[in-house]
Amino acid sequence: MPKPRAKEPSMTRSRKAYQEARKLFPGGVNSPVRSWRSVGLLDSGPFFVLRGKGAYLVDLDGNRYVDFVGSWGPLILGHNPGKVVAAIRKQAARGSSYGCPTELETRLARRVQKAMPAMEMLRFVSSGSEATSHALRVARGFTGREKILKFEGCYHGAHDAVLVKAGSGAATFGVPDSAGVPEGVAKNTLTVPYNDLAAVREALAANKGQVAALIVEPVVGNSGTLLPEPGFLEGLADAAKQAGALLIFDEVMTGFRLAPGGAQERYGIRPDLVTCGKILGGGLPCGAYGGRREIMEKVAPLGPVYQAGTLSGNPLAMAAGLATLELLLKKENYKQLEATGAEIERILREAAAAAGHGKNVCINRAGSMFTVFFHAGPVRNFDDAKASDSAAFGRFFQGLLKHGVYFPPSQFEAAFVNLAMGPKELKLVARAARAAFAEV
Ligand code: HOZ
Repeated sequence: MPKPRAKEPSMTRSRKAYQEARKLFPGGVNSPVRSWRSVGLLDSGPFFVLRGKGAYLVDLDGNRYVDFVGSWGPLILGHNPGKVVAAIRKQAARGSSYGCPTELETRLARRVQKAMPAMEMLRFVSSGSEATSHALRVARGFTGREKILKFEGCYHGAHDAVLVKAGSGAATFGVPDSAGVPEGVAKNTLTVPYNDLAAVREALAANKGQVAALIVEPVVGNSGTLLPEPGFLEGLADAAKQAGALLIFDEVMTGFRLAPGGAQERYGIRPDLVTCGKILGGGLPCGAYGGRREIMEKVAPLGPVYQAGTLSGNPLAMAAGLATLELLLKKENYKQLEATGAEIERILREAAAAAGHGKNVCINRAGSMFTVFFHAGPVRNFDDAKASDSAAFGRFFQGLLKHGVYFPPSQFEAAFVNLAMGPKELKLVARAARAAFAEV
């Protein structure tokens, strides 16, 4: 591994690769969040990656970075854990896709169900976006209702029904209500502020008998990290039940991260439907949705709700997911994630205070996910997050990068801690954070 740098990294090769990519892909990237536009680096572009190992990413120019993006969440073990790589290799030698069932699917489903008992039945799909899109269709098919209720700044993937007041890249690039979403679809998506139970009850009362489901990121990662206030998630479960609507926990980000059973375990709530992705596939494309048996029995070929996918339950993804959960789902790992997360929070607070930014910065953290908001705080919903100083965040991002630390390139994303981060990385982060806050 190359040594960490003290001075600005050279990015000659990445820049060249980016200029080539820009001729082919909108913005030079294959998913908008990978662009560095919102942190003031549209023209120079993102680094291009050569490889990852443990806590680090290495770019084309040989610079290495402590990686707090972790492929946007999946890499909770760090990059390339030996046992996961071995499991993928072993499966690849037997075939990469069959379009037929395998026992791997059943084994992974059992693991998932043990961690999340709310998943009485489930379906594997290829991404978190697919999981939420199908879960919503099932909710509509089950209830016979058309409307859904989502929360401002929550992001449930890049499909029409949920690209309304959406967070993540949609918020980062100023398209929370994406062009191209038919009005007829958007009008069936009600939105209310996160952490606002009164608004939820009001919306349900105004649309009595019409709402199929409430979908929520129980801990939001896509407005940056937002924490549920005491009673909020319980109140949602109660409001959904009273309204005859289903409660969907979108645990694509939080699943297997905040606890083995995700936010539903951490906060003690049993939703009707759950969506997962990211960690579930151990770095390969994978998602899942599932929930109460009577609801899932509506899915074809048992029931009338159609959903399908050529690569659903793909054996490589199943093997990677199984190996990942096998390594991950242990109490001591969650203790370590909490401890590392707490230490990083302490380091960042101290560095912010030392640079005179203590009062302008609010850090929200749940276990191993967190966000540094350039906002006096509290940041409890999307409006608060949007009031942050994004330009200051951009300078902070650039400062960290210069000192070998890669944060999500947007104020509206969560940073992720992984199990490969240890004392050496924490020291590096402390040095980088002090320098970056001083340069803001
Ligand atoms: N859902 C992630 C952003 N919060 C990353 C996926 C993407 O949009 O590329």
